[in-house]
Amino acid sequence: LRPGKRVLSIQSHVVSGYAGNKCSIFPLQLHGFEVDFVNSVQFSNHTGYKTIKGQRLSDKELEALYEGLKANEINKYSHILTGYCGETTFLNKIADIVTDCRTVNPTLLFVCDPVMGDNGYYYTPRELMPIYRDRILPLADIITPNAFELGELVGHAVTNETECIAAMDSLFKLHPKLSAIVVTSGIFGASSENMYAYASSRRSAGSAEGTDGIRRSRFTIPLVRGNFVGTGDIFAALLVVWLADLDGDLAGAVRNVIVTLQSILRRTSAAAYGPLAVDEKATAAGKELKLIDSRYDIIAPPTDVIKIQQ
Ligand code: ATP
Ligand code: PLP
Ligand code: PXL
Repeated sequence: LRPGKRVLSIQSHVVSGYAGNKCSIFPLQLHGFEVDFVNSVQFSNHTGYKTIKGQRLSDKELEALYEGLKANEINKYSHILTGYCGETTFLNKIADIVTDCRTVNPTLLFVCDPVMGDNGYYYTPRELMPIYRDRILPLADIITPNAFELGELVGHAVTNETECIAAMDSLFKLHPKLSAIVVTSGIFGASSENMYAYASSRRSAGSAEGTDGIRRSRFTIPLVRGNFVGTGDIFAALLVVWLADLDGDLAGAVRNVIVTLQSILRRTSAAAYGPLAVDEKATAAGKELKLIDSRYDIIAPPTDVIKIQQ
């Protein structure tokens, strides 16, 4: 086990299939991270199915679990990772926990996927947005919004590269602690074959890299047939892995993450759509990510097979 690599992951649990913690824990563990996970919900399956049953953890229940960790002095984490969160009280409690964990480990990295929605609409309560903007962003080291979420956080639409870079730059100006932003999806070029991801990092406020201390990269991602659930969650988990392994090289880390996701999605898409006639739709169960079958590509991204233009 890697010394000092201990992640607290607060995300959804689904009994069947892959979303939230079911997407994050396995990749982290494969890479030798100790993972303490809190299941913010326990659902039968993700929300892409016709029926969903299960329970939500309340902010009070989250607080009780954290109090137990704290009382036993086992709340020492190198990273806190958070994703989909359905309630404002729960999100506020996450902010309290991050703040408290930093009193134990001041160098703790808080990696937050500010999940709110996509393609112009919210699938979470809109009231979460000001909490992400005003409470979570000032605490975060690394965020992985999609273009819609980035736009909501800065208060203007992000639909192209220029708007995306301006929005990322404005967040760096506002938040001195923020060291990396990865815009994971939502920006498309003229061709329908690709999508783009953007990564921006800075060493520290006012460092001498470039003129403004910010390093920016664009990644061209070949689109795989289908839309899948859980890819954003795998993205954030593997980002934690590769940033640690590549000693903070954000562009290198994002490249490895995208290559592994391509491999997972090509395998998933082939299984989901391969057996179908051209006019048939894949089912939610048929599109569940082939995470376990992709274990070797999670451990070692096949960068020699899958090329990502940068
Ligand atoms: P979140 O809502 O969790 O912030 P997101 O909406 O940005 O995340 P996704 O759209 O799931 O996340 O994309 C995350 C990554 O998954 C992308 O950067 C890309 O690498 C990969 N990905 C997702 N869907 C596809 C697809 N159809 N083809 C190719 N890559 C994909
Ligand atoms: N759709 C719904 C209804 C969701 O609740 C979520 C949760 O995050 C997503 C999509 C996002 O999935 P992903 O992280 O794969 O983008
Ligand atoms: O992948 C994000 C996610 C998290 N949690 C639950 C979900 C989803 C996506 O659908 O349904 C419960």
